[in-house]
Amino acid sequence: MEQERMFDAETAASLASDPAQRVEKLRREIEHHTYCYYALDAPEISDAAFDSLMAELRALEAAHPELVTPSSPTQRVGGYVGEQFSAVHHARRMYSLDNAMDLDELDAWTQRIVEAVGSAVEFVCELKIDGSSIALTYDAGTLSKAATRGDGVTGEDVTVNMRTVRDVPLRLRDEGVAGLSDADGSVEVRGEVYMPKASFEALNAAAVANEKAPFANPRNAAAGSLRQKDPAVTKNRDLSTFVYAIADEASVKARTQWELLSWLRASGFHVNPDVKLCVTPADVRAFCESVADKRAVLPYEIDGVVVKVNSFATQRELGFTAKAPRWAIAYKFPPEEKTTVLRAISVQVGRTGAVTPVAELDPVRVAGSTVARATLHNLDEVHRKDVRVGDTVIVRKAGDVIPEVLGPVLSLRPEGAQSWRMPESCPSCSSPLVREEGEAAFRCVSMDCPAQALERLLHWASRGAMDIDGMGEEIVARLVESGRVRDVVDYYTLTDYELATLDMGRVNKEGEPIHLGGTLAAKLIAAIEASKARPLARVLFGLGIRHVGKTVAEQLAAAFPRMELLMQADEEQLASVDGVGSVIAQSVRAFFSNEDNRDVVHRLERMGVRMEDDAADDAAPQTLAGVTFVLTGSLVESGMTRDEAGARLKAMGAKVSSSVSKKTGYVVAGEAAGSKYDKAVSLGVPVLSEADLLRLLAAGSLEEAGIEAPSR
Ligand code: 3BA
Repeated sequence: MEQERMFDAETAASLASDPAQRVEKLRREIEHHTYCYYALDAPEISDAAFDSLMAELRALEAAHPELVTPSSPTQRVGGYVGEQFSAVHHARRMYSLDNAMDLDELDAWTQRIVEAVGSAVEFVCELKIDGSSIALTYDAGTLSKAATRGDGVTGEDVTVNMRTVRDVPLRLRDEGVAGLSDADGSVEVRGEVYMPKASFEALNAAAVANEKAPFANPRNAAAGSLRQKDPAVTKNRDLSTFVYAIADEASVKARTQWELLSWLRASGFHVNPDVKLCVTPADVRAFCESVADKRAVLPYEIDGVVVKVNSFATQRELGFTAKAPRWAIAYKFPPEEKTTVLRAISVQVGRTGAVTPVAELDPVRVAGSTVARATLHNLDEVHRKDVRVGDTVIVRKAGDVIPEVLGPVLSLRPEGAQSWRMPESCPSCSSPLVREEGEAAFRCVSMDCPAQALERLLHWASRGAMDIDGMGEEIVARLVESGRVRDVVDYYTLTDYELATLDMGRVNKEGEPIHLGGTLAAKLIAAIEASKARPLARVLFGLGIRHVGKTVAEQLAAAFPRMELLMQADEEQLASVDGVGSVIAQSVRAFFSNEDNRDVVHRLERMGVRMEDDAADDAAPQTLAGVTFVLTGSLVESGMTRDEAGARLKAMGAKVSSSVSKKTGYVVAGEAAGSKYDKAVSLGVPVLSEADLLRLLAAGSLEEAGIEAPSR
């Protein structure tokens, strides 16, 4: 048996005649074995031998702290991420992928590319790893930053956590540095961080044993593990990576995706071995078909195949749409279907009183997550599908999509199974359910139905609304049941003491009732307090006005930056807001015409909830007031979406419209601008390029950007 070498600082120091040299040698050796183990899956030495090398390095570094560097293998866990992760702006946007939902769509895409390019096209096929996207920046060969994709423009800084992922090199191998265009420059590689299926199962088993909520699927487990506040937790989570892209191809000497994958491999990254270089659309199709069969035996989840044009030069020719490269596509596996038994149909009361039938199923794993419930939408849907309690039903889940009950397997229907009927009264408050003319939904129209109140309260506290961290289903349910919280205003009257002593309705092993406790109570109070300062759009969304989703709330808040203005606006004023039609305008008007709703808003305001945006204080000078812009084509240089660019123009006082007329001041034409560009030319409306736009945004006024003032 291998004898483990023991090191203390003294012995290590005395062993090394030139500690700096020895430290460097050890690091190279350790990096080599980490690479063999994690990236190549082919260890060359035993775990014990590896541990011994690490022990020696640690001891030497302890004796010579001046030799410790951030990229040393001993430095994978260090620091602590604060309450929140700081934002990282992606200098090069992280695009998304367009989808081909079946092989025919895929064929159509490859054919189109071949026709568009004209000459022979090569494609690279890669497995589509079902993980969480990550960007890793190396400065002069050393890992300096790791960021999540976020919305593609802004991600989160997860550097300390990604450093704990063992197949992420802390510095590039010499072969990789040699392939850089500038060895001292910076390079950003991109890939996927994922959790192997087996580790996911083990993690969930442990979670269940500790009475914690399991993760829905490996992708969520990976994303959740990456966003841990304590990197030591991430380190214990068995995350891995596959790397497949680079932010800027100019930073490496590679000229094709295939060469890039070689470079990534040589640099020390984990690159998926199941890649194929294809020269015909038929080859691409065959690869996708072969992968579908392999899917079940792979140790990690994949949800399709990514097909990319090989040549970087051809990629540049094809360019990008607003959201995705034209030179790549994701072929998504067909949705998975399983059968299970429909145990019951329950009804759920939403925050507007709409009552929804829900299928209660024997839990079954479909497409990477366990399905136990699925909405049946409404009574008509239940009858159309003719699903009955006791039926064996087919359940489908396509990727991220919500699980769906397709229908019964009639041959397995138990004798005497009854067609389902909507209950006559609300399961929560027992008031009679009503169905309005022409509406699919049955509604509970009671003004004080606890189920509706619960949903409204949860919605107010939810992430997209006031984001009261920790105010989840269980706590809100207890607050409602105890009668302590009836409407959202009551959140703001809760005391530390009341929350700490809140009876959770459960008992511990000794049979004593469980209370929420002081620690959680203090956190909740802080979260409630923090919610008072949310932007107006979130308050509006949180109120749960029918037809007012997040986007509409943002539009309304931009047009009426104070609640009072919005409450006084008439239907016509409301309908003049971009994205607000007559249905929404009516709904907003009706909401604020209601005395109780107005009262809630005023009471919230008295509690200190902000009812205005401070746009007036730090607004940019309104140099574009009265000027109308129309944006068309995609903004490839900056990677901004048209909405983002429009928002920035609006912040300078401009109006942004979707159609070109004589009144249009300027048309901004990005790549692949079409009919709007033509119309601008024919009407004599000045056309700005993306470069002009960027200059204007940076300069702050037309004059300073050197753009001639509009003639209208
Ligand atoms: N290749 C995901 N995007 C991918 C670089 C492009 C791309 C992906 C990919 C845009 C996978 C979108 C998010 C993103 C890095 C942008 C892959 C996979 N290629 N093999 C063409 O395995 N899931 N995802 N990630 N940049």
